[in-house]
Amino acid sequence: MTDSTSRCGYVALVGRPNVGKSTLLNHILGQKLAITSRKPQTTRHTLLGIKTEGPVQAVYVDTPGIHKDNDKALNRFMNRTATQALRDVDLVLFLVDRLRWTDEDQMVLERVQNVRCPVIVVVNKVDRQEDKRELLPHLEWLSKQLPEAEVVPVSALHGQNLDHLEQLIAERLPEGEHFYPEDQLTDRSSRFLAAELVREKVMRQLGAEIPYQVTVEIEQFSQEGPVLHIHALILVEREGQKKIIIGDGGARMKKIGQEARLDMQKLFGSKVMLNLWVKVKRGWSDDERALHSLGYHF
Ligand code: GDP
Ligand code: K
Ligand code: MG
Repeated sequence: MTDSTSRCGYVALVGRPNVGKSTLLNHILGQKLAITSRKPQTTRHTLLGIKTEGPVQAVYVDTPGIHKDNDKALNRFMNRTATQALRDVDLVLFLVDRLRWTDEDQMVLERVQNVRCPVIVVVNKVDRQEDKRELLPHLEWLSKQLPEAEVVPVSALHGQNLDHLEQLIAERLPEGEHFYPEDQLTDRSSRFLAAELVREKVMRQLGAEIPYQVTVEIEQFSQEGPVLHIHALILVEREGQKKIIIGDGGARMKKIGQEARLDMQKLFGSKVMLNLWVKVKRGWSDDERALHSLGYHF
């Protein structure tokens, strides 16, 4: 866009777990703000990522993926959060994987077909597609499902076609004053972001089952001179999970701590001293009151 009209709006990132919503947000912001991993349900909370470029401010809303299991309180919380984000936004980015289409994509599609605002279908992970021509039937099929929507193939991980995507986003934002100061990156506190970075490392370190039973609380977050002191408590459901997280002679904990600390230093632009503990808190993921006290607000 070449004009200087001030534009601002909320842009929801929706799609089933693991399509790359958080990866896309991080790439667009040029900062690692949202945590990502190969595991579904890495993102549990809605997070705003704000990008201001000249007259255009896009306020991205990263959501937990909409998924099928509604059995536990934590899962219900995540589905509700993702669905709410579809209301009251100015633009929806509907993320899908190249070629693969699942029941969960279908569920999200049906919700997206009912929104009133403009939609862009973002077909992600095309870096994995050797022969781009094979994409065409899928792109056409998607166009038919959402006739008003633009369909854009991208690679969130490698930044392919994201300039074009951002251009399309800017053109679809409503005219108006900016909601946030130019240098604001997110609505979340540094404490929240620190807890999420620890949780990301735990998610990435562990096997299939346990990660969904882990949450992180920040007990101390204080700047002392040039050093940020952060104490984080990792909560698990069972004694066995605690042992797994600690690892042989504390090896896994050490790795989690080192990786989280490096990310924190980049994000906060400060030297970080990080202390980690693991504690068993039985039943936290299926107890609405426990969830509330841990910051999962319904
Ligand atoms: P979300 O659950 O939708 O937020 O998905 P994430 O952003 O956490 O990404 C899930 C997984 O897909 C991670 O392992 C990412 O590295 C990977 N991923 C995301 N975007 C791309 C992409 O464009 N290409 C490839 N090859 N992998 C991607
Ligand atoms: K994920
Ligand atoms: Mg995510």
